Amino acid sequence: MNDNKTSKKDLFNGIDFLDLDTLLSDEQKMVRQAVRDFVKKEISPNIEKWAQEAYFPENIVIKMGQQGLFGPQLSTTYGGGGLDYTSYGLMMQELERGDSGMRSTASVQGSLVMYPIEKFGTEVQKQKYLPKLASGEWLGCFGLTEPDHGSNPSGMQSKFSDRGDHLLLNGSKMWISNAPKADLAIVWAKDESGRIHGLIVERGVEGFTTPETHNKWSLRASCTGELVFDNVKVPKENLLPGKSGLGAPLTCLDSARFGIAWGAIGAAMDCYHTTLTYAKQRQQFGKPIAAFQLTQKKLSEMLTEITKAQLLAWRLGKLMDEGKANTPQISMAKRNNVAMALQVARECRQILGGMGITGEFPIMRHMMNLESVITYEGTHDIHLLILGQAITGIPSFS
Ligand code: TGC
Ligand code: FAD
Repeated sequence: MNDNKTSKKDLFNGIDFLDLDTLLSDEQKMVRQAVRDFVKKEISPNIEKWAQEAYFPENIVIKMGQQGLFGPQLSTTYGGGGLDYTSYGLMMQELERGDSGMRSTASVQGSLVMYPIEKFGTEVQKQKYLPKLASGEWLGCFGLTEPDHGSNPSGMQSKFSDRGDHLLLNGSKMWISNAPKADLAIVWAKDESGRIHGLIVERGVEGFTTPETHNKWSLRASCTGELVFDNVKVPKENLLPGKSGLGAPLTCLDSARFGIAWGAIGAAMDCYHTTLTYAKQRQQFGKPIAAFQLTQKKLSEMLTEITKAQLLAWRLGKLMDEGKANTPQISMAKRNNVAMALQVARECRQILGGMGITGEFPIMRHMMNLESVITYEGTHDIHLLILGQAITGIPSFS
């Protein structure tokens, strides 16, 4: 083994301690490189400023669309990328090396907006919306969470009734990524019998507003808001007919949670690389802090955890491609990899000392972002309980 070669490769390309690249196809590596280059050019030079200013750069949406970041795993018929799930994961990893908020934009658009339209929508809906969403001409959002129903979406109160020539929608959603800028929302609401359905609600319709959520310390370069429906008339043809019940939104979440399991590795990689470089340069007591055993312990443990997370994500990608992955497996990967990334970010912040809290380095931004990532798409504990149910056969949610 050539140590110099390994460390150089690590620094510029990514962490690959177990030579996992040999498990990837040339196409997968090419796709990864393309997003890595995109992030270096379009995101990394600006992200600290965007995050400090709590600014969502709307023009990044069209650029992401051009880069194929929206629905890379979906069918090419309507503008998706036609790629495998591992490629999708690698793309999310590279994007989140840049910023979790940027990855959120892609996760929501691809897995939570385009995915339900492609899987549950009519041919007319697919043709009308998917090409515009894939290209980034339109931005979408996904409304499941409500003020009083987060971890338990089955209790949602948003509802609609059949008024002959239209559906009348009332209710509200909270914590919705992209909401303030979105052109359309996929909204989950109950019909008169209490059954959950997905509706496509376009911006501009009377009674529909999207107030922005301010004062976030996390995902500051991503915009978050509410969806408020006050007697909104939704055309009947905007109902997603292909699947109803809570299983419909949860199916979308499986796809998005898979992307997060990969994305979190990217955030951890960026923290690790930044810290390794810093620790080799920063001198205390007459030597680089990388020379201290306690720093080496932290770095060694981080590398080990990142490598384990990579293996988990890679195996899950294979299962997804074979159509064999199940929800508890996805929960294990999302839960483990996000917690791993958050722990790495916290350790890295310590190694950088005071500098770790500044915007000169990406660590604190990643760390704060990951506090949202560990909460959204099912909290750390909800995923633990999904695993608990799979192990014991006994649901413990209620
Ligand atoms: P439960 O009784 O277990 O299930 C209800 C029905 O759904 C089926 N099901 C699934 N179907 C497909 N995929 C899955 N992952 C599924 N999980 C369950 C289930 O078989 C059942 O079907 P049926 O036919 O028998 O009716 O439901 P429950 O009410 O007990 O809840 C289970 C629980 C707690 C696991 C679930 O509610 C949950 O996952 N809660 C977490 C909520 C969550 O993740 N919210 C995310 C909101 S979106 C978001 O955060 C986006 S952030 C985006 C970004 O910025 O990146
Ligand atoms: P709660 O459900 O109130 O949970 C609070 C605490 O109680 C958690 O620690 C939880 O684990 C614990 N808890 C709850 N139930 C149990 C139980 N049965 N057993 C043990 N512990 C339990 N939602 C969307 O629909 N679309 C979006 O685009 C979206 N984007 C988001 C963006 C951001 C920045 C954030 C922060 C959230 C976003 N969410 C979105 C909402 C997110 O999915 C919810 O915050 C999450 O599901 C948790 O719901 P909650 O915040 O209401 O917490």
